Amino acid sequence: MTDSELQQKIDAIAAGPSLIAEAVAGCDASALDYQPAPGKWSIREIVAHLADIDVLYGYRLRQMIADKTPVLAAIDQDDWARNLHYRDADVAEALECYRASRRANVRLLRGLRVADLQRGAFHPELKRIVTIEELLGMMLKHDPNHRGQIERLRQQAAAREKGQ
Ligand code: NI
Repeated sequence: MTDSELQQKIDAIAAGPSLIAEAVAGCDASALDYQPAPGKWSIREIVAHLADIDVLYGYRLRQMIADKTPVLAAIDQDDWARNLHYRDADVAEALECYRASRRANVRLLRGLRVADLQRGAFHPELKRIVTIEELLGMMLKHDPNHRGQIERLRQQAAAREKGQ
């Protein structure tokens, strides 16, 4: 990866919260809380997930950059959703937290050079080192994936409203 490719990736990561804010703009409460199936997340839960996962990414990034022999803590994202009450999340507040967290993480990423991307931390479930480059790849895919999911949920919620 060249430095300009790295900067392009960081630009895309920086745009993540706006991508999500656009996708939920004008969404009413019934669409936010539409649940496609038992155990499947609503848009409200997805936005809360994005805000929380960025805190996790940020912590992992700090470990990878700063610690000597870092070990990541595995999480279960469905446990987080349930036990941290994503269903009751305030979407505007979650978006605000997401923007602030992402801004701080992007500032850290901007300080990296290409050679730094091979730093990493041990992942106990994968039983290997996960690098900053891999973390970048996850951050890059995460927002577009969930944006697509939000768009599908909005369509399904709208179709259901019409059908009633
Ligand atoms: Ni996710």
